[in-house]
Amino acid sequence: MDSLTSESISEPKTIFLKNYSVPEYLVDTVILDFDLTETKTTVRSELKIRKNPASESNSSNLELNGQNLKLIAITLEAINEPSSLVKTLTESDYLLENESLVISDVPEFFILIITTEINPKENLALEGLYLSSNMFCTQCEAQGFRRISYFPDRPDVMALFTVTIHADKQHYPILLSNGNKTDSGDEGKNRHWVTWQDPFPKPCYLFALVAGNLYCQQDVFTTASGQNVDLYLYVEHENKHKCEHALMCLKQSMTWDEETFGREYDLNNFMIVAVNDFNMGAMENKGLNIFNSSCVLASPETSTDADYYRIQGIIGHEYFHNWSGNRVTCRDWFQLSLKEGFTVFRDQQFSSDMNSAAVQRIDDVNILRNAQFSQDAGPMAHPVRPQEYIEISNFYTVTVYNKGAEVVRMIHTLLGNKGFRKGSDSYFKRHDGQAVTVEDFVNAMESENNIDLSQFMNWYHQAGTPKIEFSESYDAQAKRYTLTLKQFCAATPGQETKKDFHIPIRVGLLNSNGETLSLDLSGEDSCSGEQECVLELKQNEQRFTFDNISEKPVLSLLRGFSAPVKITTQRPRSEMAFLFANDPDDFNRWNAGQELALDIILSLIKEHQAGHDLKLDKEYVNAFRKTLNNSSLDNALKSQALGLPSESYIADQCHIADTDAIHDVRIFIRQQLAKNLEADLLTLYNSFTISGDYQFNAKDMGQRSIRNTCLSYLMELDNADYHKICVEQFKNSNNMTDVIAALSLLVNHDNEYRENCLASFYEQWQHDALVIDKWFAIQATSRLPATLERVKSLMNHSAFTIKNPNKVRALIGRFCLGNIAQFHNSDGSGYQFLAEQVLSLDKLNPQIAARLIQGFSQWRNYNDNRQQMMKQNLDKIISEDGLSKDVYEIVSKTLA
Ligand code: 0A1
Ligand code: ZN
Repeated sequence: MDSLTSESISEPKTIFLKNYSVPEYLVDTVILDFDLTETKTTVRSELKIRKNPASESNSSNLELNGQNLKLIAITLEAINEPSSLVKTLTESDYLLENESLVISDVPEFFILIITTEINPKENLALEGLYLSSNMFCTQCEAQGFRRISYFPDRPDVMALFTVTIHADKQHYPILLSNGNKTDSGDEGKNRHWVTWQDPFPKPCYLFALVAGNLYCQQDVFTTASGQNVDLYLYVEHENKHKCEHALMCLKQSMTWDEETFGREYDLNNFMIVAVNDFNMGAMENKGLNIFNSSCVLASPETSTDADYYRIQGIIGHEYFHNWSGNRVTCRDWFQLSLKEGFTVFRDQQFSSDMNSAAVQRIDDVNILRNAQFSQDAGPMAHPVRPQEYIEISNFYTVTVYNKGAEVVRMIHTLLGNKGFRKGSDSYFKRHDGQAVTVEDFVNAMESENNIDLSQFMNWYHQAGTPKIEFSESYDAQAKRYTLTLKQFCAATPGQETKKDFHIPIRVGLLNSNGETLSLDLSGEDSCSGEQECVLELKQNEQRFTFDNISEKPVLSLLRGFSAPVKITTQRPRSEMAFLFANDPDDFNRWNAGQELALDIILSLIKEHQAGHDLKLDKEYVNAFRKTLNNSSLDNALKSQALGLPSESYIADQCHIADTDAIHDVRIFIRQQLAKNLEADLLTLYNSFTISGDYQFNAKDMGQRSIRNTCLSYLMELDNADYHKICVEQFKNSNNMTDVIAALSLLVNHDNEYRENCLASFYEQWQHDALVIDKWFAIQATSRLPATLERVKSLMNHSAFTIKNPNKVRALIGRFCLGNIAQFHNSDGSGYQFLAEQVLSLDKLNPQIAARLIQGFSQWRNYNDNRQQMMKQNLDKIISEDGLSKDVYEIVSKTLA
């Protein structure tokens, strides 16, 4: 019987949260047996199943999910029945459809044995079991397990897994799955087998299998209670020099989770495997994390500070999932933020504790403002807990992850550190081993802290970024300062009107010398004599009165970005410059600089559009100089403060995004700053030379960062001296951070060194795929015209393959999503290119195709000509036959 299903569907079905019902059948144990060969792997699955006592359904049909499986055989054995027999099922006993297998008339307790065949080599979607660089690996979240075997593929079905893997001994000496290795042996035909048992019940999305010829770097960690955990990092042999950093980060994460959240690890071993072909960053499979090699491998010569930093965060993220996600998991996929928002919050806190808290906060807010705010304002806007989806893979979004983390952070702000910890302890205790909902998390927080978070739940239910307006009044006689706050949230698809949010707003007040005023908030005991306080905005409009304020204060609002909102009230430039110089809150000081820059950029864009000559505000140059020369400022923070808002963020602030004007104005400002501050920039650049070996520490990273920021401004002057300095840095640096910084600048500007440096870089690193990804990305984000032509020709380069997601992201993704000015070329060439790539990728890897179309998501924010061209391309995509659910959902919602 040939039951191969097709990747595509004609009428995609929407799944609704409101239709959730408990599973009709539960699976207690799963015994899997894999006979691995590249093109035909046989999977035998033995399931111990029982009717769910909590289910009200009286159907006796068992429905299993399955996709791209070839069904070989099914047998069923009733348990506890007098005449129980092993029965081989025939076609009349079940209904086999494209994505499901329904077995009719099953008993209350039974054992079901299903044998299927799959083809890992043909699996380019990278979901289920697939081959990546000569190794077998799996990806089962969210719904990949159904591509391995027929199963109730939903997170609220949790089972104990025992897994035996058979494979060729020479090609696949390492055979891994979740839990503990319990047995192994050799068998005929040069094959061997290993059995793994996971003592923790888990949903099938946390199942994992790896088979390959891998190098293993080992370490150990002793937990707080004295348990030894063996740590294993498996990588391709050629990467054995790139393991140290990840193992160090893993040990840091394990210690941090014990100290900060009281969470200890629970198995005797923890394994991480690096794979080259992976759709996302990494996956938290129980005891066997699988990582995109770009998110785990590092060496000074091949990885930048940003890589080291990102790896630390992702190692932490996946490790922290062991509690927030694995021990306590999600009831259904609508609850995705329960594990992801919470875990992102945890990894952000971890990175903040390991590095500079202010820089971490700025990075987090930048992601939110540059990507999440625009999602919230566009056609794919959805609440942190979505109410419906067509393809769940499309909901691994910045909203679910990063806004979800902000929502958890707001609970932390409202409860304080101690209260939050009490709440999280109680959440883990109450729900250990369960599949739960967002309400369960919030209830644990509420009941441990005696607080009512019912209005706060609107953050989970409502999409859209709330806007905050403020007005101030000062009564000198009464020494009273009054702050009035108003909230508003625009309609989003499917949500016309919004209820008021419960918004924590951290504020401070400064006097005219920039000194902090002590606060006496009337009516609130909690904020008396403090230097800052958290206002709780719950109504549409609310007034807060501060007494004993002896002069008209300067307001420092939304400190640390205490809520994911937009402040819409314009402030005079002088006030922003004052805060940029004086705000004691690091985040707000940076933010004031960004607002000041944005205000200047937006007015220069108007000038530019009117054809006027541009002039840069002198006050701004002075404020910039002060920051540049402020020797008491931490270098990493200074480097952030000297950066201008990104082109995409500026585009989001415009009614109609004129990408050419945005690009020109931003460069104009950078050139003017460089002209006016050339000597200062050069002095600062020369004042740091880091001697000795590369180290990943705050001091060295800060110095590299400020040096490279200075160099990037100097390169705006585009003269031979700076070209030379850049080439020197490119040639003589002992670390990838400085090499890449120099090379990107050379590639951005027309100069005689550009092509030679690119060629020598390729020559040197052609054996290292991750470094070559950087080489692709640099060329794709170049400012120079003809970049699209370069991207197209690089697609024919022998190092490029459209089957590898990292390559696609580096070349196509960085051009379409990271090179705003060129992608939006008014001739429409960028749009046509994106549509072509989406259509060809959709046939191979729909998840990656669907990510790329984000390039069109803001199409309504452009002028008529661009709108029309983007729409034509969207129409072309949607009219294609056999489109995946992934791409269909995004395109149809983008057009709606
Ligand atoms: N849970 C992972 C993310 C992830 C989701 C889907 C994947 O495959 C398509 C892979 C990874 C995390 O949050 O790290
Ligand atoms: Zn995660």
